[in-house]
Amino acid sequence: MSDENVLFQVLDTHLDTGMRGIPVGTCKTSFVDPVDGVHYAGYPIADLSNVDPEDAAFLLFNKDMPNENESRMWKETLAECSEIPSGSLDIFDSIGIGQGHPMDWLSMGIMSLARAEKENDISSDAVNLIAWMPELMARLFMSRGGRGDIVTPSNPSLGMVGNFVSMLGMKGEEAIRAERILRSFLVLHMDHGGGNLSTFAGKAVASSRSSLFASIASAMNALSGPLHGRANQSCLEFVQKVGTSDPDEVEAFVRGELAAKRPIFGFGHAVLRAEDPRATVQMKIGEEVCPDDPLFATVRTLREVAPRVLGENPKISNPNANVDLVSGTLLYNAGFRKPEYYTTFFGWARVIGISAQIVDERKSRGGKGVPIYRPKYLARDQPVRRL
Ligand code: AMX
Repeated sequence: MSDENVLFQVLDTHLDTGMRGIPVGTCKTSFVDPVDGVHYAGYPIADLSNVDPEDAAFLLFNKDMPNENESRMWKETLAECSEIPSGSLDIFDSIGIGQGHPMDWLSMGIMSLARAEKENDISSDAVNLIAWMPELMARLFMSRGGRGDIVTPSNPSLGMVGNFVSMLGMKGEEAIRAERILRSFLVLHMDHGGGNLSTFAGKAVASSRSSLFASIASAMNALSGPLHGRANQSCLEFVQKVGTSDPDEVEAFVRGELAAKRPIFGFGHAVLRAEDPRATVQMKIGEEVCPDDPLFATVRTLREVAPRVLGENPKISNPNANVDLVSGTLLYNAGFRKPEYYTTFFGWARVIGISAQIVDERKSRGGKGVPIYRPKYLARDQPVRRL
């Protein structure tokens, strides 16, 4: 047997398993510890949950927290670059109010910005896209009639989240609460190692030297799947379906769902083996901003009851809460009442981390960039035939 075939035999158990656990590259922005969760450039995510989203973005690109001066200059750069290229998002006016999923709009919106691509300057494209995201998101919400149609002009000096909230016309207490929730949401969701599907898909497309915009739009399309980013939409719908915070009733509901072979949303993870620290952080934010909210009360009880019930099944590697248990309930309390929009916030955050990883890959090999991705698929059930 040739060496190659011996190798393939060894690897055979990994075939058609979604490349689980097969190392394929290096990641400089973040790593995921099975117990302590994601770390951005070495910092545990829980330590970063209250930093400015702009500073977290700086960290992912520069692998160090900015000092005061660097933070101010980076925020000024983002503000200076924030004007959307004229006409780019007009596509939103022609799709039709409420038609299609908001994630499709996000991807199309990002593609429509590709006309402003800089030649051979992917780092500038990344900065520009990050700077354009608050207005892109606000235009997406406004054009679809997602949250209402009040939009005040962009004011980038308010910061990326403050500007978005202001463009939607939120004011006073409502704006303060939305900003509190969205700022931490963005920081917590920016990056999660190199191998999650949207990040991997974005980097794979970028490896062909496609534009940053085409690569990130592809990443958003990957994120839109119900097994990936769209789980945060399903999680809120699940919490709404539970409809009680009584521990006995919640336990009966969980057992009923399991008996019907339906997933208990907000629990379990492919890599983590403890409660996701992002869920722990978000529980604390919930206790701070919406302790008496009935949905949050359901989440609180689910967090107590579900791990015990799921833990009875030895097949389930991690019965604990994941990031999506709480995020939807917080977004709901931030004033965003339509769960189908929740993955776009996830997408907004990931634009930052995935762009940072794409820039890193383009700079690798002394500036040559990673080679075009080309994993091997083994031919099966295809004997050579003749017509
Ligand atoms: N409810 C019901 N069954 C579950 C479960 C849950 N919360 N978590 C795991 N299981 C089942 C799996 O479906 C699998 O069953 P199978 O052997 O019949 O296929 C078995 O337990 C073993 O699964 P695992 O190795 O522990 O996890 P996994 O890597 O296969 O799946 C995940 C991980 C997240 C898809 C799964 O835990 C799940 O479906 N959770 C509920 C949905 C959810 O909350 N998704 C959001 C995930 C967070 C994120 O990544 N964004």
